[in-house]
Amino acid sequence: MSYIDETIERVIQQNPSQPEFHQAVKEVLESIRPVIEKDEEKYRKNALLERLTTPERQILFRVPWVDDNGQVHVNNGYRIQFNSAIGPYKGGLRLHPSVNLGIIKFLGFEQVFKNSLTGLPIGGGKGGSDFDPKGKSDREIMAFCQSFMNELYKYIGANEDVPAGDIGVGGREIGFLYGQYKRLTNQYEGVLTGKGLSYGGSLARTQATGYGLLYITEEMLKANGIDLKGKTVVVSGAGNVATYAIEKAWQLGAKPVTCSDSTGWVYDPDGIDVALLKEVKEVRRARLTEYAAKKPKAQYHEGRGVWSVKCDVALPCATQNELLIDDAKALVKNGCIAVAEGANMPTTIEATQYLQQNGVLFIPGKASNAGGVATSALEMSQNSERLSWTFEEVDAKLKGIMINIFHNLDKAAKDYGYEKNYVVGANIAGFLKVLDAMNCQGIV
Ligand code: NDP
Ligand code: 2IT
Repeated sequence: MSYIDETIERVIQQNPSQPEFHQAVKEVLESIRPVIEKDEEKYRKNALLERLTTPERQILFRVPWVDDNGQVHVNNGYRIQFNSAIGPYKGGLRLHPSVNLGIIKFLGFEQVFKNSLTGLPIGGGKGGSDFDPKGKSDREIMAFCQSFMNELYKYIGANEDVPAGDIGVGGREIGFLYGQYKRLTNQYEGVLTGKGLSYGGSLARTQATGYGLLYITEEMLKANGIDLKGKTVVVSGAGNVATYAIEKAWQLGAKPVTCSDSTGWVYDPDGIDVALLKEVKEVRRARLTEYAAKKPKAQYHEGRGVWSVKCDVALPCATQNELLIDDAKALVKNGCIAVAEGANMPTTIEATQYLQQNGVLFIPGKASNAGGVATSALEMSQNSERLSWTFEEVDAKLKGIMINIFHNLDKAAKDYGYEKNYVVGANIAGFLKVLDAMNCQGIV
Protein backbone atom coordinates (compact mmCIF):
# COMPACT_ATOMS: atom_id res chain seq x y z
CA MET A 1 0.00 0.00 0.00
CA SER A 2 1.27 3.51 -0.72
CA TYR A 3 2.62 5.55 2.18
CA ILE A 4 -0.20 8.10 1.75
CA ASP A 5 -2.95 5.43 1.89
CA GLU A 6 -1.27 3.73 4.82
CA THR A 7 -1.16 7.03 6.69
CA ILE A 8 -4.82 7.80 6.04
CA GLU A 9 -5.76 4.36 7.36
CA ARG A 10 -3.59 4.79 10.42
CA VAL A 11 -5.03 8.23 11.20
CA ILE A 12 -8.57 6.84 11.00
CA GLN A 13 -7.66 3.89 13.20
CA GLN A 14 -5.74 5.86 15.82
CA ASN A 15 -8.24 8.73 16.04
CA PRO A 16 -11.64 7.04 16.16
CA SER A 17 -14.82 9.16 16.12
CA GLN A 18 -13.00 12.21 14.74
CA PRO A 19 -14.51 12.44 11.23
CA GLU A 20 -13.59 16.10 10.69
CA PHE A 21 -9.95 15.35 11.47
CA HIS A 22 -10.00 12.39 9.06
CA GLN A 23 -11.55 14.61 6.37
CA ALA A 24 -8.91 17.34 6.74
CA VAL A 25 -6.06 14.81 6.70
CA LYS A 26 -7.47 13.05 3.63
CA GLU A 27 -7.80 16.30 1.71
CA VAL A 28 -4.23 17.38 2.43
CA LEU A 29 -2.59 13.99 1.95
CA GLU A 30 -4.39 13.30 -1.34
CA SER A 31 -3.13 16.68 -2.58
CA ILE A 32 0.50 16.16 -1.61
CA ARG A 33 0.62 12.67 -3.14
CA PRO A 34 2.70 13.89 -6.13
CA VAL A 35 5.34 15.31 -3.75
CA ILE A 36 5.49 12.31 -1.43
CA GLU A 37 5.44 9.66 -4.15
CA LYS A 38 8.56 11.16 -5.73
CA ASP A 39 10.63 9.99 -2.76
CA GLU A 40 8.31 7.73 -0.82
CA GLU A 41 10.89 5.48 0.84
CA LYS A 42 12.87 8.38 2.27
CA TYR A 43 9.77 9.94 3.78
CA ARG A 44 8.56 6.61 5.14
CA LYS A 45 11.92 5.97 6.79
CA ASN A 46 11.76 9.39 8.45
CA ALA A 47 8.11 8.81 9.47
CA LEU A 48 7.41 12.21 7.96
CA LEU A 49 3.65 11.69 7.58
CA GLU A 50 3.30 10.20 11.06
CA ARG A 51 4.96 13.33 12.44
CA LEU A 52 2.90 15.62 10.19
CA THR A 53 -0.43 14.11 11.29
CA THR A 54 0.36 13.75 15.02
CA PRO A 55 0.13 16.96 17.06
CA GLU A 56 3.32 17.95 18.87
CA ARG A 57 1.29 18.45 22.03
CA GLN A 58 -2.38 18.08 23.04
CA ILE A 59 -3.59 19.89 26.12
CA LEU A 60 -7.00 18.91 27.57
CA PHE A 61 -8.31 20.55 30.70
CA ARG A 62 -11.30 21.15 32.95
CA VAL A 63 -12.94 24.58 32.92
CA PRO A 64 -15.18 25.11 35.97
CA TRP A 65 -17.13 28.38 36.18
CA VAL A 66 -20.05 29.82 38.15
CA ASP A 67 -23.18 31.23 36.48
CA ASP A 68 -25.19 34.24 37.67
CA ASN A 69 -27.38 32.01 39.86
CA GLY A 70 -24.43 30.49 41.67
CA GLN A 71 -24.62 27.22 39.74
CA VAL A 72 -21.26 25.66 38.92
CA HIS A 73 -20.67 24.37 35.37
CA VAL A 74 -17.80 22.36 33.95
CA ASN A 75 -16.68 22.53 30.32
CA ASN A 76 -13.88 20.83 28.40
CA GLY A 77 -10.94 23.00 27.38
CA TYR A 78 -8.55 22.18 24.51
CA ARG A 79 -5.34 23.51 23.02
CA ILE A 80 -3.74 21.50 20.26
CA GLN A 81 -0.18 22.59 19.47
CA PHE A 82 0.06 20.91 16.11
CA ASN A 83 3.27 21.95 14.43
CA SER A 84 5.94 24.53 15.31
CA ALA A 85 8.38 23.86 12.46
CA ILE A 86 8.06 27.36 10.98
CA GLY A 87 7.16 29.45 14.03
CA PRO A 88 5.36 29.58 17.37
CA TYR A 89 1.97 27.83 17.43
CA LYS A 90 -0.68 30.23 16.13
CA GLY A 91 -4.41 29.78 15.73
CA GLY A 92 -7.76 30.69 17.18
CA LEU A 93 -9.92 29.58 20.09
CA ARG A 94 -13.45 28.37 19.33
CA LEU A 95 -16.30 28.48 21.85
CA HIS A 96 -19.23 26.45 20.57
CA PRO A 97 -21.20 23.49 21.99
CA SER A 98 -20.11 21.34 19.01
CA VAL A 99 -16.42 21.62 19.95
CA ASN A 100 -14.65 18.31 20.65
CA LEU A 101 -11.13 16.97 20.30
CA GLY A 102 -11.58 15.93 16.65
CA ILE A 103 -12.83 19.37 15.62
CA ILE A 104 -9.94 21.15 17.31
CA LYS A 105 -7.49 18.70 15.71
CA PHE A 106 -8.92 19.28 12.23
CA LEU A 107 -8.69 23.03 12.75
CA GLY A 108 -5.13 22.79 14.11
CA PHE A 109 -4.06 20.60 11.20
CA GLU A 110 -5.52 23.02 8.63
CA GLN A 111 -3.85 25.90 10.43
CA VAL A 112 -0.38 24.42 9.85
CA PHE A 113 -0.68 24.71 6.06
CA LYS A 114 -2.67 27.96 6.13
CA ASN A 115 -0.07 29.68 8.27
CA SER A 116 2.68 28.44 5.98
CA LEU A 117 0.83 29.88 2.96
CA THR A 118 0.87 33.37 4.52
CA GLY A 119 4.67 33.39 4.14
CA LEU A 120 4.98 34.56 7.75
CA PRO A 121 6.79 32.71 10.57
CA ILE A 122 3.86 31.08 12.38
CA GLY A 123 3.29 27.43 13.25
CA GLY A 124 -0.14 25.84 13.63
CA GLY A 125 -2.39 25.36 16.65
CA LYS A 126 -6.01 25.63 17.69
CA GLY A 127 -8.02 25.52 20.88
CA GLY A 128 -11.40 26.11 22.40
CA SER A 129 -14.17 24.68 24.48
CA ASP A 130 -17.67 23.20 24.26
CA PHE A 131 -18.88 26.21 26.27
CA ASP A 132 -21.89 27.88 24.60
CA PRO A 133 -21.62 31.68 24.79
CA LYS A 134 -25.21 32.15 23.53
CA GLY A 135 -27.49 33.79 26.06
CA LYS A 136 -24.74 34.24 28.67
CA SER A 137 -24.28 37.51 30.53
CA ASP A 138 -21.04 39.48 30.23
CA ARG A 139 -20.17 38.37 33.78
CA GLU A 140 -20.65 34.71 32.88
CA ILE A 141 -18.50 35.13 29.76
CA MET A 142 -15.81 36.73 31.93
CA ALA A 143 -16.03 33.94 34.51
CA PHE A 144 -15.59 31.34 31.80
CA CYS A 145 -12.72 33.16 30.07
CA GLN A 146 -10.85 33.68 33.35
CA SER A 147 -11.20 30.03 34.30
CA PHE A 148 -10.12 28.93 30.82
CA MET A 149 -7.02 31.13 31.05
CA ASN A 150 -6.20 29.89 34.57
CA GLU A 151 -5.12 26.66 32.89
CA LEU A 152 -4.13 27.82 29.39
CA TYR A 153 -1.60 30.44 30.53
CA LYS A 154 0.89 27.71 31.43
CA TYR A 155 1.26 26.67 27.83
CA ILE A 156 1.21 29.93 25.85
CA GLY A 157 3.45 32.97 25.37
CA ALA A 158 4.42 35.54 22.73
CA ASN A 159 7.20 33.26 21.43
CA GLU A 160 5.50 29.99 22.27
CA ASP A 161 1.83 29.87 21.33
CA VAL A 162 -0.36 32.83 20.41
CA PRO A 163 -4.13 32.15 20.40
CA ALA A 164 -6.76 34.43 18.82
CA GLY A 165 -10.48 34.42 18.03
CA ASP A 166 -12.64 31.99 16.07
CA ILE A 167 -16.34 31.07 16.32
CA GLY A 168 -17.73 32.53 19.55
CA VAL A 169 -14.53 34.40 20.39
CA GLY A 170 -14.36 38.07 19.43
CA GLY A 171 -13.07 41.28 20.98
CA ARG A 172 -14.97 40.86 24.26
CA GLU A 173 -13.60 37.37 24.96
CA ILE A 174 -10.03 38.25 23.90
CA GLY A 175 -10.16 41.18 26.35
CA PHE A 176 -11.16 38.96 29.29
CA LEU A 177 -8.58 36.33 28.34
CA TYR A 178 -5.82 38.92 27.99
CA GLY A 179 -6.62 40.55 31.34
CA GLN A 180 -6.41 37.21 33.12
CA TYR A 181 -3.17 36.21 31.37
CA LYS A 182 -1.57 39.49 32.43
CA ARG A 183 -2.79 39.08 35.98
CA LEU A 184 -1.38 35.55 36.23
CA THR A 185 1.99 36.18 34.58
CA ASN A 186 2.66 39.89 35.10
CA GLN A 187 3.66 40.02 31.43
CA TYR A 188 2.30 42.67 29.05
CA GLU A 189 3.12 40.83 25.84
CA GLY A 190 1.65 39.88 22.49
CA VAL A 191 0.35 36.54 23.73
CA LEU A 192 -3.05 36.89 22.04
CA THR A 193 -4.09 38.56 18.81
CA GLY A 194 -7.36 40.22 17.95
CA LYS A 195 -6.80 42.47 20.95
CA GLY A 196 -8.59 45.81 21.37
CA LEU A 197 -6.85 48.84 19.91
CA SER A 198 -6.27 50.37 23.35
CA TYR A 199 -4.16 47.44 24.54
CA GLY A 200 -2.02 46.29 21.63
CA GLY A 201 -4.46 45.25 18.94
CA SER A 202 -3.88 45.91 15.26
CA LEU A 203 -6.02 48.10 13.06
CA ALA A 204 -7.72 46.01 10.36
CA ARG A 205 -7.50 42.71 12.29
CA THR A 206 -11.28 42.73 12.80
CA GLN A 207 -11.87 43.15 9.07
CA ALA A 208 -8.95 41.02 7.90
CA THR A 209 -10.46 37.58 7.26
CA GLY A 210 -13.46 38.90 5.31
CA TYR A 211 -11.46 41.52 3.45
CA GLY A 212 -8.71 39.02 2.64
CA LEU A 213 -11.31 36.59 1.30
CA LEU A 214 -12.51 39.19 -1.19
CA TYR A 215 -8.99 40.24 -2.18
CA ILE A 216 -8.06 36.69 -3.10
CA THR A 217 -11.42 36.02 -4.77
CA GLU A 218 -10.92 39.11 -6.94
CA GLU A 219 -7.40 37.96 -7.84
CA MET A 220 -8.53 34.43 -8.69
CA LEU A 221 -11.30 35.76 -10.92
CA LYS A 222 -8.89 38.22 -12.56
CA ALA A 223 -6.43 35.39 -13.32
CA ASN A 224 -9.32 33.67 -15.10
CA GLY A 225 -10.32 36.77 -17.08
CA ILE A 226 -13.37 37.57 -14.94
CA ASP A 227 -14.22 40.86 -13.20
CA LEU A 228 -15.73 40.73 -9.69
CA LYS A 229 -17.54 44.00 -10.33
CA GLY A 230 -21.25 43.60 -10.88
CA LYS A 231 -21.31 40.00 -9.64
CA THR A 232 -24.00 38.68 -7.32
CA VAL A 233 -22.50 37.12 -4.20
CA VAL A 234 -24.12 34.67 -1.82
CA VAL A 235 -22.68 34.55 1.69
CA SER A 236 -23.41 32.21 4.61
CA GLY A 237 -22.77 33.20 8.22
CA ALA A 238 -23.38 36.51 9.94
CA GLY A 239 -20.35 36.67 12.20
CA ASN A 240 -16.92 38.24 11.92
CA VAL A 241 -15.88 36.66 8.61
CA ALA A 242 -19.25 36.99 6.85
CA THR A 243 -19.82 40.61 7.92
CA TYR A 244 -16.51 41.92 6.59
CA ALA A 245 -16.72 39.75 3.48
CA ILE A 246 -20.05 41.42 2.75
CA GLU A 247 -18.58 44.87 3.45
CA LYS A 248 -15.60 44.33 1.11
CA ALA A 249 -17.79 42.74 -1.59
CA TRP A 250 -19.74 46.01 -1.78
CA GLN A 251 -16.50 48.03 -1.83
CA LEU A 252 -15.20 46.00 -4.78
CA GLY A 253 -18.39 46.58 -6.77
CA ALA A 254 -20.14 43.25 -6.19
CA LYS A 255 -23.57 42.75 -4.64
CA PRO A 256 -23.87 40.44 -1.60
CA VAL A 257 -27.48 39.32 -1.23
CA THR A 258 -27.59 36.77 1.62
CA CYS A 259 -26.33 35.99 5.11
CA SER A 260 -27.27 33.31 7.64
CA ASP A 261 -26.96 32.27 11.25
CA SER A 262 -27.51 29.00 13.08
CA THR A 263 -31.29 29.33 12.94
CA GLY A 264 -32.10 30.89 9.59
CA TRP A 265 -31.08 33.01 6.61
CA VAL A 266 -31.89 36.25 4.87
CA TYR A 267 -32.19 37.07 1.18
CA ASP A 268 -32.19 40.81 0.56
CA PRO A 269 -32.79 41.68 -3.11
CA ASP A 270 -31.37 45.17 -2.48
CA GLY A 271 -28.15 43.63 -1.14
CA ILE A 272 -27.26 43.13 2.52
CA ASP A 273 -27.28 46.35 4.55
CA VAL A 274 -23.93 46.11 6.38
CA ALA A 275 -24.69 48.78 8.98
CA LEU A 276 -27.92 47.02 9.95
CA LEU A 277 -26.21 43.61 10.01
CA LYS A 278 -23.52 44.97 12.37
CA GLU A 279 -26.17 46.56 14.59
CA VAL A 280 -28.11 43.26 14.84
CA LYS A 281 -25.14 40.90 15.24
CA GLU A 282 -22.22 42.87 16.73
CA VAL A 283 -24.13 45.27 18.99
CA ARG A 284 -27.36 43.51 19.93
CA ARG A 285 -26.14 39.91 19.46
CA ALA A 286 -29.63 39.15 18.13
CA ARG A 287 -31.16 36.81 15.51
CA LEU A 288 -31.44 37.61 11.81
CA THR A 289 -35.21 37.88 12.19
CA GLU A 290 -34.41 41.36 13.53
CA TYR A 291 -32.63 42.22 10.28
CA ALA A 292 -35.66 41.12 8.26
CA ALA A 293 -38.01 43.03 10.56
CA LYS A 294 -36.26 46.28 9.60
CA LYS A 295 -36.13 45.58 5.85
CA PRO A 296 -39.55 45.05 4.28
CA LYS A 297 -38.11 43.64 1.02
CA ALA A 298 -35.80 41.14 2.73
CA GLN A 299 -37.01 37.57 3.07
CA TYR A 300 -36.24 35.56 6.20
CA HIS A 301 -36.25 31.75 6.04
CA GLU A 302 -35.87 29.29 8.88
CA GLY A 303 -33.17 26.62 8.55
CA ARG A 304 -30.47 26.52 5.88
CA GLY A 305 -30.79 27.46 2.22
CA VAL A 306 -28.49 30.26 1.01
CA TRP A 307 -26.96 28.01 -1.67
CA SER A 308 -30.32 27.81 -3.45
CA VAL A 309 -30.11 31.52 -4.32
CA LYS A 310 -28.89 32.28 -7.85
CA CYS A 311 -25.41 33.78 -7.73
CA ASP A 312 -22.10 34.21 -9.53
CA VAL A 313 -19.90 33.78 -6.47
CA ALA A 314 -20.55 31.78 -3.28
CA LEU A 315 -18.70 32.49 -0.03
CA PRO A 316 -19.34 29.98 2.77
CA CYS A 317 -18.36 31.87 5.95
CA ALA A 318 -20.12 30.05 8.83
CA THR A 319 -18.71 26.65 9.77
CA GLN A 320 -17.39 23.25 8.62
CA ASN A 321 -19.41 21.03 6.30
CA GLU A 322 -22.11 23.59 5.56
CA LEU A 323 -21.94 23.23 1.76
CA LEU A 324 -23.01 19.72 0.83
CA ILE A 325 -23.28 17.85 -2.45
CA ASP A 326 -26.89 18.96 -3.10
CA ASP A 327 -25.86 22.56 -2.44
CA ALA A 328 -23.01 22.19 -4.94
CA LYS A 329 -25.48 20.84 -7.50
CA ALA A 330 -27.80 23.81 -6.92
CA LEU A 331 -24.92 26.26 -7.32
CA VAL A 332 -23.79 24.66 -10.59
CA LYS A 333 -27.36 24.56 -11.91
CA ASN A 334 -27.75 28.26 -11.16
CA GLY A 335 -24.56 29.18 -13.02
CA CYS A 336 -22.22 29.89 -10.10
CA ILE A 337 -18.67 30.54 -11.37
CA ALA A 338 -16.62 30.59 -8.16
CA VAL A 339 -16.67 29.33 -4.59
CA ALA A 340 -14.19 30.80 -2.09
CA GLU A 341 -14.20 29.46 1.46
CA GLY A 342 -14.27 32.00 4.28
CA ALA A 343 -14.89 29.35 6.93
CA ASN A 344 -12.60 26.40 7.66
CA MET A 345 -13.54 23.34 5.58
CA PRO A 346 -17.14 24.47 4.92
CA THR A 347 -17.38 22.34 1.76
CA THR A 348 -17.43 18.54 1.94
CA ILE A 349 -14.90 16.64 -0.19
CA GLU A 350 -17.73 15.31 -2.38
CA ALA A 351 -19.15 18.82 -2.95
CA THR A 352 -15.69 20.22 -3.67
CA GLN A 353 -15.05 17.57 -6.30
CA TYR A 354 -18.44 18.17 -7.90
CA LEU A 355 -17.79 21.91 -8.14
CA GLN A 356 -14.32 21.38 -9.62
CA GLN A 357 -15.56 18.79 -12.11
CA ASN A 358 -18.21 21.24 -13.26
CA GLY A 359 -15.76 24.05 -13.93
CA VAL A 360 -16.46 26.14 -10.83
CA LEU A 361 -13.33 27.94 -9.62
CA PHE A 362 -12.79 26.71 -6.07
CA ILE A 363 -10.35 28.10 -3.53
CA PRO A 364 -10.00 26.32 -0.16
CA GLY A 365 -10.23 28.06 3.20
CA LYS A 366 -6.64 27.48 4.16
CA ALA A 367 -5.74 29.90 1.36
CA SER A 368 -8.78 32.14 1.10
CA ASN A 369 -9.37 32.78 4.81
CA ALA A 370 -5.66 33.16 5.63
CA GLY A 371 -5.98 36.95 5.82
CA GLY A 372 -7.14 36.71 9.43
CA VAL A 373 -4.15 34.83 10.75
CA ALA A 374 -1.80 36.78 8.47
CA THR A 375 -3.00 40.00 10.07
CA SER A 376 -2.63 38.36 13.47
CA ALA A 377 1.02 37.82 12.56
CA LEU A 378 1.21 41.52 11.64
CA GLU A 379 -0.24 42.28 15.08
CA MET A 380 2.56 40.16 16.60
CA SER A 381 5.14 42.17 14.63
CA GLN A 382 3.68 45.46 15.87
CA ASN A 383 3.66 44.16 19.45
CA SER A 384 7.30 43.10 19.15
CA GLU A 385 8.43 46.48 17.89
CA ARG A 386 6.03 48.28 20.26
CA LEU A 387 4.57 50.33 17.43
CA SER A 388 1.22 50.43 15.67
CA TRP A 389 0.75 50.77 11.98
CA THR A 390 -2.06 52.70 10.25
CA PHE A 391 -5.16 50.98 8.92
CA GLU A 392 -4.00 51.68 5.37
CA GLU A 393 -0.57 50.16 6.03
CA VAL A 394 -2.00 46.94 7.48
CA ASP A 395 -4.70 46.68 4.82
CA ALA A 396 -2.13 47.15 2.03
CA LYS A 397 0.07 44.40 3.54
CA LEU A 398 -2.98 42.13 3.87
CA LYS A 399 -3.89 42.67 0.23
CA GLY A 400 -0.31 41.96 -0.86
CA ILE A 401 -0.24 38.76 1.19
CA MET A 402 -3.53 37.50 -0.29
CA ILE A 403 -2.42 38.23 -3.86
CA ASN A 404 0.86 36.44 -3.17
CA ILE A 405 -0.94 33.41 -1.73
CA PHE A 406 -3.02 33.13 -4.88
CA HIS A 407 -0.01 33.26 -7.18
CA ASN A 408 1.98 30.80 -5.07
CA LEU A 409 -0.77 28.21 -5.07
CA ASP A 410 -1.55 28.82 -8.73
CA LYS A 411 2.11 28.20 -9.54
CA ALA A 412 2.30 25.07 -7.34
CA ALA A 413 -0.79 23.68 -9.09
CA LYS A 414 0.80 24.30 -12.49
CA ASP A 415 4.23 22.96 -11.46
CA TYR A 416 2.70 19.64 -10.42
CA GLY A 417 0.41 19.34 -13.44
CA TYR A 418 -2.84 20.29 -11.71
CA GLU A 419 -3.53 23.65 -13.37
CA LYS A 420 -6.55 25.46 -11.87
CA ASN A 421 -6.87 22.89 -9.08
CA TYR A 422 -6.39 25.38 -6.26
CA VAL A 423 -6.96 22.73 -3.58
CA VAL A 424 -3.92 20.77 -4.73
CA GLY A 425 -2.00 24.02 -5.26
CA ALA A 426 -2.74 25.34 -1.76
CA ASN A 427 -1.91 22.08 -0.03
CA ILE A 428 1.35 21.58 -1.92
CA ALA A 429 2.48 25.20 -1.53
CA GLY A 430 1.66 25.16 2.20
CA PHE A 431 3.26 21.77 2.74
CA LEU A 432 6.59 22.43 0.98
CA LYS A 433 7.75 25.09 3.44
CA VAL A 434 6.75 22.99 6.47
CA LEU A 435 8.50 19.99 4.91
CA ASP A 436 11.70 21.93 4.39
CA ALA A 437 11.69 23.29 7.95
CA MET A 438 10.97 19.83 9.39
CA ASN A 439 13.77 18.28 7.33
CA CYS A 440 16.26 20.93 8.49
CA GLN A 441 15.38 20.48 12.16
CA GLY A 442 15.99 16.74 12.39
CA ILE A 443 13.81 14.11 14.01
CA VAL A 444 11.73 16.12 16.46
P1 NDP B 1 -18.46 34.04 14.48
O1 NDP B 1 -18.72 33.38 15.76
O2 NDP B 1 -18.20 35.50 14.45
O3 NDP B 1 -19.64 33.76 13.45
C1 NDP B 1 -20.00 32.47 13.10
C2 NDP B 1 -21.24 32.54 12.25
O4 NDP B 1 -21.54 31.26 11.73
C3 NDP B 1 -22.47 32.97 13.03
O5 NDP B 1 -23.34 33.66 12.17
C4 NDP B 1 -23.05 31.65 13.49
O6 NDP B 1 -24.43 31.71 13.76
C5 NDP B 1 -22.77 30.78 12.29
N1 NDP B 1 -22.57 29.40 12.73
C6 NDP B 1 -21.64 28.94 13.59
N2 NDP B 1 -21.78 27.62 13.79
C7 NDP B 1 -22.81 27.25 13.03
C8 NDP B 1 -23.43 26.02 12.79
N3 NDP B 1 -23.01 24.88 13.38
N4 NDP B 1 -24.47 26.00 11.92
C9 NDP B 1 -24.89 27.13 11.31
N5 NDP B 1 -24.35 28.34 11.51
C10 NDP B 1 -23.32 28.39 12.34
O7 NDP B 1 -17.23 33.25 13.83
P2 NDP B 1 -16.26 33.69 12.65
O8 NDP B 1 -16.98 34.53 11.67
O9 NDP B 1 -15.02 34.17 13.26
O10 NDP B 1 -15.91 32.27 12.01
C11 NDP B 1 -16.65 31.73 10.91
C12 NDP B 1 -15.81 30.68 10.21
O11 NDP B 1 -14.60 31.30 9.72
C13 NDP B 1 -15.33 29.52 11.08
O12 NDP B 1 -15.22 28.36 10.29
C14 NDP B 1 -13.93 29.96 11.49
O13 NDP B 1 -13.13 28.85 11.84
C15 NDP B 1 -13.46 30.61 10.21
N6 NDP B 1 -12.36 31.56 10.33
C16 NDP B 1 -12.41 32.62 11.17
C17 NDP B 1 -11.36 33.52 11.21
C18 NDP B 1 -11.39 34.74 12.05
O14 NDP B 1 -10.45 35.54 11.96
N7 NDP B 1 -12.41 34.98 12.85
C19 NDP B 1 -10.17 33.33 10.38
C20 NDP B 1 -10.24 32.22 9.47
C21 NDP B 1 -11.31 31.37 9.48
P3 NDP B 1 -24.99 32.22 15.19
O15 NDP B 1 -24.87 33.73 15.13
O16 NDP B 1 -26.38 31.76 15.26
O17 NDP B 1 -24.09 31.61 16.21
O1 2IT C 1 -8.95 29.92 11.52
C1 2IT C 1 -8.22 30.92 11.65
O2 2IT C 1 -7.29 31.14 10.89
C2 2IT C 1 -8.52 31.84 12.75
N1 2IT C 1 -9.50 31.64 13.47
C3 2IT C 1 -7.62 33.00 13.01
C4 2IT C 1 -6.40 32.57 13.78
C5 2IT C 1 -5.51 33.68 14.25
O3 2IT C 1 -4.53 33.33 14.94
O4 2IT C 1 -5.72 34.85 13.93
